[in-house]
Order: sequence, then structure tokens, then C-alpha cells
Amino acid sequence: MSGHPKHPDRLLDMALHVRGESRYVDDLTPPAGTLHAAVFSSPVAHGRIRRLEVSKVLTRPGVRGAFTAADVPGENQIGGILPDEPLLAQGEVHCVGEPVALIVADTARLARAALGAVELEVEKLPAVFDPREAFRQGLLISPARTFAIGDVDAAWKDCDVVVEGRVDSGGQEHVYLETQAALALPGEGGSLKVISATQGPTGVQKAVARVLGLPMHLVEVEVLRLGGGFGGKEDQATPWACLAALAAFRLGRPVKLVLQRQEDMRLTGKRHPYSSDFRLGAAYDGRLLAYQASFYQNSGCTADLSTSILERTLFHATASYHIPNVRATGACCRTNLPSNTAFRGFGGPQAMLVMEAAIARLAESLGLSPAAVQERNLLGDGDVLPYGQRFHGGQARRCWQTAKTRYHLEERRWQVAEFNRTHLLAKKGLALMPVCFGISFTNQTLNQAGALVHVYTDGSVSLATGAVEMGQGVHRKLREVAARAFSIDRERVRLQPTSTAQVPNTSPTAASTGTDLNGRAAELACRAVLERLREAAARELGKDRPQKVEIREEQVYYEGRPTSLTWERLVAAAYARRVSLSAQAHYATPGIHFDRTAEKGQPFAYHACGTAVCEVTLDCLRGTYTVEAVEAVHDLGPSLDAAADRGQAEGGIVQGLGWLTVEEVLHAGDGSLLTSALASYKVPDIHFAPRRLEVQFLEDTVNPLGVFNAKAIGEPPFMYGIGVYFALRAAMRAFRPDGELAFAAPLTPERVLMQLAGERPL
Ligand code: MTE
Ligand code: LUZ
Ligand code: MOS
Repeated sequence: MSGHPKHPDRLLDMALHVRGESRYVDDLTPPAGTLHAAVFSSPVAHGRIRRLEVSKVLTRPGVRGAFTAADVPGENQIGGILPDEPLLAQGEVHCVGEPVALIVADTARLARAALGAVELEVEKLPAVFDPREAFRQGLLISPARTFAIGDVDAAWKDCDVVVEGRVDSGGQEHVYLETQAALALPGEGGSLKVISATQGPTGVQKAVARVLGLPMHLVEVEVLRLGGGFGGKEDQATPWACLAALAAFRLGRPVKLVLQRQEDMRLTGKRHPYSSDFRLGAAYDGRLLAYQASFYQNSGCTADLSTSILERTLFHATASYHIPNVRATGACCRTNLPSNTAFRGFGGPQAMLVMEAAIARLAESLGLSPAAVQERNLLGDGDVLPYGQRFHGGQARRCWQTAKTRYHLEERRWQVAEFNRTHLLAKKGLALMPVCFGISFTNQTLNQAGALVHVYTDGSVSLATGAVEMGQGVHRKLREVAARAFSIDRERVRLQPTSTAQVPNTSPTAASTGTDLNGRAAELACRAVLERLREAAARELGKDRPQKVEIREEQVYYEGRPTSLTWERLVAAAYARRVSLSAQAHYATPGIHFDRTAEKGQPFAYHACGTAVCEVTLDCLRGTYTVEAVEAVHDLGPSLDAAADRGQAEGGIVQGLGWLTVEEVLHAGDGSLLTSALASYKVPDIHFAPRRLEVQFLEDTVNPLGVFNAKAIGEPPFMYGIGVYFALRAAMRAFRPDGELAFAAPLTPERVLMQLAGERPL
């Protein structure tokens, strides 16, 4: 151990988590006098508010305040993309679980106990829960959009075979370990600090300012870390932060709002369920010629991020394949469910499921294996995607080939066939799943980031960015970026909690771009300080050419030879010479653009690609199954943090296969959530996880738009889970070679059993 003051590894998230020492909003010791809030929400899916009275609530023990829309001093509006989301219901309610009133009391228990005293009379209006029905009624959040290339209508006649079908995919609960939470602290002069469990501190800051009628500079939002977000806190951490802020502002006291698990599940949105139609045409040899898809997105009752999510669905309509004639249409259908929202993959997985379903049906009809059709049409360099971007550097084919050989595909096919021949009531299934996921926010503006770096006189470094740590390891990666930029010990670098006062106007940590955007900004900020340090070093050494100064592993070199300066001595000398040791930097992804009128452009910096091999064993008498293996070859490039990247890939795969297998979101006929607890909503546990789970990274690839050549990893592996669905389907086919099998996810054991036993598909 050297003597310099380090920021030891045990202060980083991973180490803190396993010790139970990492702190979340609800673990912070709030100031004395902090009040606690609880939300009264609509019991009705759609209706007109006839009477809303909270005066009786105020007579309940410990209650300090009760607020409705009438108490909002600024705009009662928190819609980020479209202004269609009141903070507290006004006039009408649009889903079960829409916040109607906020009760504040001395304790959270007293606040909840008083909820029953809210008097609400609602005149029920017809409610819609099905996206196709909403579409028929014209209940759209925005006009439908269409991406097209080639001439689909003319291409059908050139096809030797054309198949059609419908695919339904379900919602998905985020199950972040930390539920939605915020703590609002009133400051001097009408200012406010909000500690929020959000992926988007700036979004929260904007919304709080809007709701309270304040300029943004009076509102500071800080995030230490999240106990997971998975997209569920990209937009939907905002209402709870605004509600806590509203009460704190009105009462002049700190206010904390933490949802209980069941409240969180009932009140917040999920992954968007989709219902989709496809038509796919090909030549006899499996070459895809034409594809048409219509996506009906179940958006829920407000826009939230739905339009952006639909856009990503359209971008990924053709998944990992090159198809010359394509028309993909999508609509955000407004239903009376809590607004659905971002979830890992952001509409991409829904699109890819439809494409893979179309290929599965086509392969059946051609008598080919799905893998033969997949392989024949995989994206290669130079292929033009339906939205005009030329696919480049994606490694889709290399990953596919590597996966096939590394995981002994031919041999396993034979083994599976042999198993199925010799077993009557157990069947195995095998499927390959290629993934190509576009990296960049599809909303151009969001592809920017800022960073602020300070070098202290002892040589320790503080780095602030807009990146929110939510378990994905972005702080470890950013620490690595700063350490590499300066060529110093990574323990010298500390990541600051994310704050709108340190780095302003930030994008949410989302779209897998956290490391790319913030890492490039951090690198630029470090390089700015480094330039000044090199000049200071030259002067200190009595040399005249700063460009000959270099720092390698904390040692200062001049013209390649070690000097008397170390990192610490150099920093001290620069300070003594009154050189600034701080820098702010801004990064904006170059070269991306998109024209929403033509629906053409270059929206993505690059694609993150790979292929997974999935294998299952199905008990055909019970419908239960085991995921034997998910083994993937994934193009990551040189990893910034091997443990974090492995965790992202493995976690993403398990979360992805959960969406398609055991996770089922169910609503009652009145629109209330049936699966509102972890007792009724099943997530994959360690026993359900693949028996063999392996991810092999390509490490030798380069990516000029990544950080130190690495590629984004947060979302892409999620979509390997889709392969498990098709492995299951293959196993079902082995048992029932006849008849139609519907495409409906999740493929729960119940659904499997009904399809295997029933005459008609579900
Ligand atoms: N991993 C963990 N442990 N927790 C999370 O909440 N969110 C995922 C992914 N991996 C998430 C996660 C989602 S939806 C995204 S977009 C990325 O992480 C965001 O982080 P990144 O941009 O730094 O990859
Ligand atoms: N969020 C967003 C996202 O606002 N735009 C995106 O393109 C996106 N993509 C993935 C996940 N979140
Ligand atoms: Mo992730 S869905 O971009 O938060």
C-alpha cells in the first residue's frame, strides 16, 4: 500500500451492496421534523370526479396536510413528451391507481391510516383496456407512424411463400429492489432540494419547478444511487418527487414519500404489452423479400415515453435481418391502465419478438429450420435498414458463426433430435437468437452529457456527471475512464452523487448510453485538466515543450524518460503555480440525425450485436420446463469493467427470459391489477435461471463512438431471452407437430399445457 489517500474499492456500490451498507432514499436519516406522505389513488379505471373532499382527513390523528390538484401552485402537469399527465387528478380519472390526493402526517403509518377519510365520488365512464379496441375507437396518443423501404405491395408477388400471423406480448413489472421514493427538503429563500430515486434528475428538476411555479435554479435534485431502475424510473420517478416537493413547499417541512411494494406495483406503469400482426414473404431458399408489421402498443392512460418507445419498436421492426421491402406501422393506443413506460429494451424486444415469430412460421411453412432462415438474412456491413441507416461494424455474422461453433450447434441438434425420438413425454427445444440493438437515444437532443472534474491538492480526484448508478456499474466504469485518462490509480477517483447543481441539463441514464455519453464527457474534462498539468510539469522541470510530457502510472515522463515528478508532486506544483485543477466538459454524439417527416436518417451511433443459443427441456404432461442453457457470443469490445459487464449480460438474459416465460401481468375486468404482489407475480429465481449461463465477449473489436472502444451493454442482452421462447416453441412442436401454435407471451407453464392439450391455440 502506498501512502496516498485512496478512495478504497470498498466504498463503491458493489462492495457496499453485499455488506448491506449502501444507502437508498428510505435509509437516509431525515432531518428532525420530517413528515411522511401517502397517496390516495383512483379506485376506478375511468370516470368523472363528482366530488372530492379531504377536510375529514385533516381531523385524523397526526395528519398535517391533505392536497389535491387545487393546491398545486404552478402547473398541475408533469407530462414529459406530451402535456397529458396531471400530477393529481383533475376533473377525470383515467386508470385505477391514478394519484388523486396526497396525505401528509407525522408518520407514514398515520398518513396511510387517514387515506380512508378521503371522500371521492366518481361517475364511471366506459373504460378500454385492449389496444386494438382503443385503436378502433380512435383513442391514439399521437398519429400512427410508418417506416418503409422498397415496395412491399409489389414484392408479395415475387415471394414463393407468404405467411401471416398475430403476436401478443405481455407487460412486465420492473421489480427494482428499491420502490419509488423521494425526500423533499425546503431550503432558504423558497429553494428546494429533492433527493429522488430517479434515472433522470433533470427531468425531476424540470417537473418540480413546473409544478411549483419555480425557476429551475431553485430546485436541486440529487441521486446517490438507485436500487435498480430498469427504465421504471426514467420517467416514473417524477410524480413521487413532485408530490413530496409539493407537500414540502406547502408545509415548509421536509417530506418523504416512499411507496410500499404493492402500491408501487399498482400505481406505476410496466413494459408495454403489444398486439401485432405480421406478414412475411420469402423465396424457397429462405431469402426474406417482404415484411409488413402493424404494432398496437398498449400505452396506458398517458403518453409518458410511449411515443419514443413506439419509435424504437419501428427501428427494430426487422430485428437483426436485412429485408429489402418493409412496411412497419405502429400506434400508441390509449387505454385505461396506469401509463406503461420504459423497460430495458424500450420497445425493441416487442418488435424483435414479432420478427422472430414471423421467421418461425415461415420456416415451418418452408420446411427449413428457423436458424437457416435467420442465418441467410443476418445483417452484414453495408446493408441499409428500413430507416435509411447503413449497418456498419455490427459483427452480427461473426457472433452468429462463433456461437454456432463454440456451442457445438450441429452436435446439439443431433442430441436434441435423439432425445426427442427416445422420450415421449419430455421434449427438448433449441433456438438461436441474434440481437442487434441500436445505441443512442432515438430523441436526438438527449444524446449529450456533461462532466465536472476536480483534482484536489492531495492528488485525489472528484468526478461528477449526469450518470445515475442503478446497479449497472456506471460509476465504476466512469472511475475507470478518469483513472485511464490521467493514468493514475483508480482508487484516487471518487464519483460524486448525481446532482443537478453539479452537472446541469442532463439526459436520463437510459438507452444504455450512460457510460458512452458521460464517459466521453468525463474523458474530455480530464483531458482539459491534463493539458494544464502537462504545461505546469514542463515549467516545473524547466522544459519548453509540454507536448513531450506524459504521465504513465502516476509517474511523470519527459521525452520518454522518468522525471522527479510524480502525480502527487505534479498536482501540488501546479496548485502552487496557480493552475486551475478543475474542468467542465460537454459531449454530444457526432454524426447522428433523423428526419421524422421522411422517417429516414442515421439515428444510432452504432449497433450492439450478438447471438445466443438457448435450450430448454419441457415436461409435456405438466407444461413445466427447465431452461437448460443460454449461451451467447456478444460483441462488447474491450471491457471497462469485466465484472460489471458480465453482470449486465447475465442479469439482462435472466430478466429477458422472465418476460417471455413466467412473468405475467394480469388485470381484473375493472382494470385493477391482480398481480400486485411478489406472491402473485413470479420473477425468475435462481432455480429458474438457466442451468448453463455463459456469455463470451468479443474483445478485439473497435468502436470509435464508445469509450475506449467498448460498446454499450445495458439493454442488448435482455433480448437473448427471446430465444428461450422459441426454444420452448420448438419443444412444443416436437410434442405436437400438427396444428397451429399461437404466438402469445409469456409462455407460462399454464399456457404451454393448454396449447399442448387443447384442440385450438389459446
Ligand atoms: N442493471 C442494473 N443492475 N440495474 C438497472 O436498473 N437498468 C438497465 C441496464 N442495466 C439496470 C441495469 C437499463 S434499462 C438501462 S437503459 C441501462 O442499464 C442504463 O445504464 P447504462 O446506460 O449505464 O448502461
Ligand atoms: N429512452 C429514451 C430510452 O428516451 N429514448 C430512447 O431511445 C431509449 N432507448 C432505450 C431506452 N430508453
Ligand atoms: Mo433503460 S429502458 O433505457 O432505462
